[in-house]
Amino acid sequence: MSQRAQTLTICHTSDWHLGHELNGHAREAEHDLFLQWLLDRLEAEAVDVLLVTGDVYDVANPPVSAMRRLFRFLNLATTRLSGLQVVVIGGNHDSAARIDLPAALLGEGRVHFIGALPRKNGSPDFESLLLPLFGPSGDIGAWLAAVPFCRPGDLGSHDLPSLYDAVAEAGKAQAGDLPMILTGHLHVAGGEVSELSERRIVIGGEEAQAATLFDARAAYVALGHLHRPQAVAAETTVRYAGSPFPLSSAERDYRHSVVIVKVQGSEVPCQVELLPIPRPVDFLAVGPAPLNTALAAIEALQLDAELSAASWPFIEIAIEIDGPEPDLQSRILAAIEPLPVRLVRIATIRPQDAGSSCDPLVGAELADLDPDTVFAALFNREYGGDGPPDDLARAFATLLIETQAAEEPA
Ligand SMILES: [Mn+2]
Repeated sequence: MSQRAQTLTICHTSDWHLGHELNGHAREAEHDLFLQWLLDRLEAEAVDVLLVTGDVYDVANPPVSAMRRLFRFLNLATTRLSGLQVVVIGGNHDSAARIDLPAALLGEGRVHFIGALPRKNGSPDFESLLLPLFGPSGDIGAWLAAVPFCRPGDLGSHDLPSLYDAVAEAGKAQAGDLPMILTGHLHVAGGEVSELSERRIVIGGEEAQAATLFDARAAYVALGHLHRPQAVAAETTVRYAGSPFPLSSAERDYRHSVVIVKVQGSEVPCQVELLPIPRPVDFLAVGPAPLNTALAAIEALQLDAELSAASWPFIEIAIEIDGPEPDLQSRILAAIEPLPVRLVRIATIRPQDAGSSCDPLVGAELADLDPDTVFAALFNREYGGDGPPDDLARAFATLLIETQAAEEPA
């Protein structure tokens, strides 16, 4: 069988956030349902390579139960699919060292953990970064440049664009006529590149990169970090796989999926198909509405009393208020207490806040705000205008990333 004829099938998934809790409610039952579904899909789609693009855990120091869940899944998957190759890269929520840890045991095996950017003598170690991907016949069907989330200290003399340039050059040299796949765990802004080159965008405390970061010769670019499954406008196929289910109420309406990527010969870009993930647990919303209307809506909810507590739907309740409502919280809690639902949050909305105000801090809970939103709003209060200038915003983003990195255990 010639290499040209063989089709390599990759399943790209991301941002599992094992160990996640939503307002104190465990997501373990949902993760189990997702992983069970994924195992079946891997088999049904005859997947050769499972690619997990970061934030496999929710926190740098995940509970043992989350690590056990990952290792059990990998054991089951590689047992059921004897030829399956698995690549897990580190995300910004992950401790790079913790992701890398099992790599020493796995050696040259078919499960690869790339937590931190591999380096040799202070430079990226392309030999460790570039992995051959094997097709169904056992021949190499493509080469993967497995770039994890990069902290500023990981880059050495590089910045991200020069790193990705060097990675693509090394990858292309290695791949020859075979397709090259790239990965990343970072924020890539869609939209016009020209606009980006004029104004760098800072979102969620990170500087967003332009899609020109990725070499157009890549057959597919597998990204993690954004939780909504989406393609990024670029010269080749660049996709966020997205998370398997909503990790916050903002993600309630996302259509979660995994990506099945078919790589054939030197075809660029390759074919992709989305497999929608069944929603493991419902996510309800009541409001925004005045308190009494919302209470009536809560009473009218059609709920399944037979469900086990771990599968009760989540509920977010938004109340419109125009003055103090001292017993709002207790009345809502009393209304939902007997019901088989799990409260995610109660949001209060003042009509005078909606629309006219440009200050995102008014009426908001600090926990709901991104650090850069707070920074920009405080800057505007102090100095007016359209937010901090680029150099200041970039300095704040760098500081934030360094602070977050420093919070992790070594
Ligand atoms: Mn992330």
